[in-house]
Amino acid sequence: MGTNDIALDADVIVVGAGMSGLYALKVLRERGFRVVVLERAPGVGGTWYWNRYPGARCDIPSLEYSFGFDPELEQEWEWSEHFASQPEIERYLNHIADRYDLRGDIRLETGVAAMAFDEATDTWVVDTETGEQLRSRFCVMATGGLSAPHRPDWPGLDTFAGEVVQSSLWPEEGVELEGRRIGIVGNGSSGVQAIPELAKVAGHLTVFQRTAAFTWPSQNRPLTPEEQADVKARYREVREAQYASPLATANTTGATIFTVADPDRHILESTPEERENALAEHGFSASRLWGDAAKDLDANEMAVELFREMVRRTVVDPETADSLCPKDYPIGCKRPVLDNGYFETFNRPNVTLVDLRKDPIVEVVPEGVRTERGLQELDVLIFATGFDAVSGALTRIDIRGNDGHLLRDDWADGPRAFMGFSVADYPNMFMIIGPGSVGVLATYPPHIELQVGWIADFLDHLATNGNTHVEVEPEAQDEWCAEVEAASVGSMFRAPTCNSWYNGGNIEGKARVFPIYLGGLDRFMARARDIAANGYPEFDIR
Ligand code: N01
Repeated sequence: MGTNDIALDADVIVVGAGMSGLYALKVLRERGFRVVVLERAPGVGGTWYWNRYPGARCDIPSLEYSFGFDPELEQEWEWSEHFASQPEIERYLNHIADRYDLRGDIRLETGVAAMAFDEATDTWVVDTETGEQLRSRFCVMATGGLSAPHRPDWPGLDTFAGEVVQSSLWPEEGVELEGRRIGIVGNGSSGVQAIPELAKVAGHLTVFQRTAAFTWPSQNRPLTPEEQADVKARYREVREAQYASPLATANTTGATIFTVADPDRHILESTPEERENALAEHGFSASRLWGDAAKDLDANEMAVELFREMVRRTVVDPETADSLCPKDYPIGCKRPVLDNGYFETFNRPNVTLVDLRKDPIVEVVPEGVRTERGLQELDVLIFATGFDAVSGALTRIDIRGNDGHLLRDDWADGPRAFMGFSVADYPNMFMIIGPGSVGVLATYPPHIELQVGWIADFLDHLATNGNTHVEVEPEAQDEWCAEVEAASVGSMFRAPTCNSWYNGGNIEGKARVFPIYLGGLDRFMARARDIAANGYPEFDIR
C-alpha cells in the first residue's frame, strides 16, 4: 500500500492533554488537521491534574503563567493570587478545554504504551494501554518534562500497612490526613510546598530528608483588582515582552520570583559588615544578590553561608537547623524552590526531621519506617521524590523508529534531539519542549505557544507540499547537542557536586547529561525561525 492511500485514524496523534497537548490540539485543528489526543489521566491538565498534593501551586506569577493566544481569554479569566494554586490552574485548563470545545478530540484514560514507525507507509502505529491501535501520519509528543514519577525502591515498602502516596500521582478523591501520623520523603519543590500544609493537619509529621533544600520565601499574596486591571490593560505589551525574552518572563506584577543578582556585586570582595547588612535587609534572599556566585564556586560557597545563617536564625533546635543547612552543592545547581513557611514548620512540636545522611533508612515495616536510630510509626507515607525528568516520559513508552531503533536504547547515554523538536531516526515525530530545548527554564504557557506555533507551521509546510516523511539529519542533531553542551559549561548546573533532575543525577544509573539549552528562548526561537525561513534545511523531507 502506498503512503497516501492508507486509512488513518488521525493526521496527528498528540500524546498528552496537559497544557501543551491542549494547545497543540487547538492550533492543529484550526490548521485543518484531524487530531486525536491520547491522555492517561481521567482529566485534562497534565501536571496540574496529577500534582494535587496539599500546597501545590505554581511559583511563576499567574498573570504570566497563562496563555496569551486569545485576548478575550486573558481579559475574562481572573487570577486570585500572585502564584496560583493547583486547583485554580486545573480549573483554568478545564475552562480552556470547554471554551475551545477540545474535549471531543481527547481520549482520557488512554495512555500510550508503544509507538512504531511504519516505514512502508510513513505512518505511526500507536498502541494504547487500553488495547486499541491507532494510525496517524504524525505524532506530537506533549508528554511533559516532569511527568514520569520516580519512587525509590526502599526495602520492605510493599509490607507497609498504611497508605503510600506519590505527590505527583495524588488521588483525585484525596487522602485522609487529619490527625494522622504522616511521613514524607523528598525536599524539592513538591516536598517543600507540601510540608508546611501537612504539618497543619497531621497528628505528627516526619520529614525524611536526604538533601537539604535551598528555598526562599515566596511572598505569595492575593492579587488586588488594581494589579490585575493594570496588567490586563497592557497585556499585549506584556506578552510581546514574554515572547521576546530569554525566559518568557516580563516581570509584570512586581512579584519577582527571586531577587535578581547584580552582576557587579561580588561577594568575594564584600566585607563582613556588608554581608550582615544584606542579611538584615534581604533575609534569605541575601544569598542571591551576588553576581560572582553564579560562576565561581568560592563565591557561591560564601553565598550559601549567608543562606545557612538564615536557617540557623529561623530554626530553633540547633541539630535540626544544622541538618536543614545545605552543605554539599552550590546555589543554582538545582531548581530554586519557593516556600510558604518551610523552615518555620520545623519549629512546630508535631514535626520531626530525620536526616537520612546521619540516620539512614534500614527498611519499611508494616508499622512505619525503620532507620538506624529507630522506628518512625506512620499511617501515611508520601513520596515527593521527583521525576525521571526530561526524557523519562518518552523512554517509558516503547517508541520504535527507523529499522526498529528503540528510543529507550538510543537514549541510554542521555537524550539526544534536535532543539527539543525532533530525534534523528524517528521520522514524523515532534516533541513539544523536548530534550535540547530551553525546557522548564522558560515560563511554560508562552513557551508552549512558540513551540507549538513552530511545529504547526512545519506541519502546514509539509501538508502544503504533499510531503509524507520528515526526519532531522543526524549531523544537525549532533551539532545542536554540541551547542547545548557548550552553552552549559561553567554553569552551576554542571558543578561537579551537582546532582539534580536537570542532569539525570537524581536517578540512580541514569546517564549524566544536561539536556537543556541555556542560550535563552529568544536566541532559540530566532534560530527556529531561521530554519523555517530557509525551508528546513536540517531536515530530510520527502
Ligand atoms: O522533585 P525534586 P520535585 N531517598 O527532584 C528526594 C517542578 N515543580 O517533585 O536531592 C530520599 O526536585 C531528593 O533528594 P536528593 C520544579 O521544576 C514545580 O520536588 O536527590 N530522598 C529531593 O529532595 C521542580 O524542580 C513546582 O538527594 C530522595 C526530592 O526527593 C521539579 O518539578 C512544584 C530519594 C525530589 O526533589 C521537581 O520537583 C513542584 C531517596 N531514595 C514541582 N530519591 C512549582 O511550581 C529522591 N529523593 C512550585
